[in-house]
Amino acid sequence: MTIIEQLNTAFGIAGKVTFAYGKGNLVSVRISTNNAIAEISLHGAQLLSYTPKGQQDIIWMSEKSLFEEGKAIRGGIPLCFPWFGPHPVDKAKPQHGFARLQNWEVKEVKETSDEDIVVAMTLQPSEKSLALWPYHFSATAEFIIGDNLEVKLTVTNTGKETFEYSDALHTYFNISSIDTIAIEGLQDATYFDGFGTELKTQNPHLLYFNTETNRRYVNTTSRCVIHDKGFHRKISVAKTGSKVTVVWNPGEETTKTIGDMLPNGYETFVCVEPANAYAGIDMITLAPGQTHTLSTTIKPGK
Ligand code: TA6
Repeated sequence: MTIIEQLNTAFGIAGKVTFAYGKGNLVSVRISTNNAIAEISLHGAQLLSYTPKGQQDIIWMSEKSLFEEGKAIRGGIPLCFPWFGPHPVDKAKPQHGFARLQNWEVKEVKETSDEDIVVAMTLQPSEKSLALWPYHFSATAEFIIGDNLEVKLTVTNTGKETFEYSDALHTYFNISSIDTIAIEGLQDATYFDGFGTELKTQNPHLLYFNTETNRRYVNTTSRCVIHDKGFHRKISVAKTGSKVTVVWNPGEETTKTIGDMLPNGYETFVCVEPANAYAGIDMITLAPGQTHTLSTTIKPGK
């Protein structure tokens, strides 16, 4: 049996859940419910698409993204773990950790009583991961696909030493235009601008974009709403287990330096990322046997 046949035999649900080769021959799972369709790549356990019935995709994917083993996919929901951003001491280590660069294993697929589909994938330490981060862990990514999208990243310390990590659900939202959208939910929150060290406070109720934006809001647990008049929708982004929210759009100039994005790519996405942590603040500490879950619930609405 091929890998695809094995996965379909073990986890497929007729007419609802199918495994197939996707772009670059990376294996993905396609989900179809009464309320939405979605695709999740086993590479990085990365959600590539989530389209509620009758709507545009909620999730943005770069037309120039690579789809290659060991390379980051540009778009969707990259899972950043066990560090977010550059490695705190060794810049040669991969940005945003190794979780998005490895193949995850499918653990469970099931249908709930509400006819939502749940897909769970796991990542365990490997020679590669131990060389980059010498700790024993078990990570599970769980996706609940229905009229809302829920994504959970759960990490357990399976080793004998306490470890610290940071993580993020680096969600690329598909928007009509960066010039007209606004984000609600971060008024009075404090943030680091770019990679700066000075803490600033957001005074306005709504965040608009007219230039490159890379804000790391600390100590915030609040829900954000993306107001998108062009697509006539509001996307609610709630979170748990997260004290940092990152908002990123690279703007015109920085986009020119990003090889896997079209020059105008920045116009149609915004990243709103439930995360822990920035510059060593709000790191997650797990003693042996302890577990932490970072989760988001994304609700499309009018
Ligand atoms: O979340 C924002 C950010 O950390 C930016 O600084 C930017 O570099 C972005 O992530 C994308 O990172 P990547 O490694 O995927 O190019």
